[in-house]
Amino acid sequence: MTQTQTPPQAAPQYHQTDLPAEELIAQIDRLKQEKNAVVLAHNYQIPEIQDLADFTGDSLGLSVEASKTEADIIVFCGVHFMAESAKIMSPTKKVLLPHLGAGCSLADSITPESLDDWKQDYPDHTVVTYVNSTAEVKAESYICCTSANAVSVVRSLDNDKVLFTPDRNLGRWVAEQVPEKDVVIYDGVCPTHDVLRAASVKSTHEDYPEAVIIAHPECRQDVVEIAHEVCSTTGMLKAVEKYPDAKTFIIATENGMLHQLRLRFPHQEFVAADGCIGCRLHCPYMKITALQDVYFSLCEERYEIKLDDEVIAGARKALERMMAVPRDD
Ligand code: CIZ
Repeated sequence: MTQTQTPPQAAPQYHQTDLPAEELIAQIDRLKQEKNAVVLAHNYQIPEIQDLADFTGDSLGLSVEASKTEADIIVFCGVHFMAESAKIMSPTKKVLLPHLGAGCSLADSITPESLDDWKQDYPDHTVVTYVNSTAEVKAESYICCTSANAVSVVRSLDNDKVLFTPDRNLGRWVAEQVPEKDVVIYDGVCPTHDVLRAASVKSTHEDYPEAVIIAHPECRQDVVEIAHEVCSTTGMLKAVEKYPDAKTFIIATENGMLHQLRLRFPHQEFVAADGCIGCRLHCPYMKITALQDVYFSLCEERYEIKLDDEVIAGARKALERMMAVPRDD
């Protein structure tokens, strides 16, 4: 029997350039002006990209900032679902993701089909979806949440029965704080956060016994339990301000955050919680985008995020419901 094979999909061609970093940055600046573009960098991006961006921050904050600009083009240096959020918030702007390899294991752990199956098992529950999810999954959800406002979002619901998706660590943390609700939690995780164990954090703390521990709620329960503060990346910037006399902070989130903290608080010290200079707290998807990808993205206006109008409308409704609930951070 002859076997038929599906021809492989044409792989995206990633160009290479020998231009030095300073020249790439100068070219990116020139292209930004010429094309009326704005560059966004998530807190987990490589330092060089955070430094050249017009805005740095969390995925939703960046999408909101970009929607307020007059830019024609948004270059989102982050991962795919984040660029989708920017498109949902700015449907008439051209949104570009510089590297197509910038995916997200957590977002990919739930598909519209798996969400549908799950909803059938819990027909009376209201779906709350963390923004780390695809646009299609957001569109199938009643309301979105960020790690900053998840507790308020769940608390704000009229329904006491909640399906929380996709992050089980964030879901557990929320459920603990809203015991009056029956929160059923999906089984997804961010592998970068989930790999961290309290034993590693404690051993780092032994080296810096006076340090304040700040953990992201995507971390496991044992880590969150020994943290002094549990918050989103934006919340971490505010949390540090609460400890003006603290010299050292131990940070339990993706290591890109250390750059932003060191920039904003140059007189305080920030160390990675894994005791190995952030080598475990390293998201390969967040770090895949290099300066040259931003340059080629602007040159060739690639890779454009395209979403169906129906998906944009559904996802926007879920995001707008969330934005009507005040943030906690
Ligand atoms: O949504 C975001 O930006 C992420 C991934 C985390 C955070 O806390 O900012």
